[in-house]
Amino acid sequence: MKLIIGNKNYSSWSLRAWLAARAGGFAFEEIRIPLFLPGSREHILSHSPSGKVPCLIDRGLAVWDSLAICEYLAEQAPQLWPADPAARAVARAVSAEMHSGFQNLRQRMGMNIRKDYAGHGRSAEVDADIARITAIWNDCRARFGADGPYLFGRFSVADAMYAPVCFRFKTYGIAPEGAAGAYLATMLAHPDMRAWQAGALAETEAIPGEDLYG
Ligand SMILES: N[C@@H](CCC(=O)N[C@@H](CS)C(=O)NCC(=O)O)C(=O)O
Repeated sequence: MKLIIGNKNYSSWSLRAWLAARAGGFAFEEIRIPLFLPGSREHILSHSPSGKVPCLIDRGLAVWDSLAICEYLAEQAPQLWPADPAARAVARAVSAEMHSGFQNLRQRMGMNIRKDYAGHGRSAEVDADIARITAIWNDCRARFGADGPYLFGRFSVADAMYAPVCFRFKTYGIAPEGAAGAYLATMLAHPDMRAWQAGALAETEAIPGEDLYG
């Protein structure tokens, strides 16, 4: 199994699939293709039909798009979704909401693990996204989080989907209170999150268009 990813500092979609593969216990080869360099697009297209990362290659089968990859992995590692049907339905709902939404936060608070952009990126629309994410985290922790410190107790695809938001909150100095704040701290301390962060800090490529605030 191979997972094609982009820069660890910037590629939020790559992080989601990578965490799910790690949480599922898969042995996989990581192929990192730094984005937006000469040849990057051709290199990605040699693996990924969409021309985007992440893309999973399993025995010759290409599976692209982070949520499709998570679903594919969960078919082989069912523990990646909560066992309870109601919890699983909500985990899928909040994962889909992340996958298709929060455009304002994504545009103005791009994932950039190396930077400290505290105070940057705020607007009424971004604050509404932050409030909605905080409400999701509080709700999931209160209703489904009894068996562990993650959104649905045990680490699931839902945590992988919100992981880049955790790095964004760190970069942009967003500190939710209560259960959401405790969840953020738990996520940032997760060994795989720390390993990804170390990888981002070790990277030397910069994408000027993604360094939004200097
Ligand atoms: N909906 C896709 C989004 C993938 C995506 O936009 N990936 C970015 C990097 S995070 C990419 O490959 N950009 C390179 C390009 O557009 O050329 C997913 O969930 O995987």
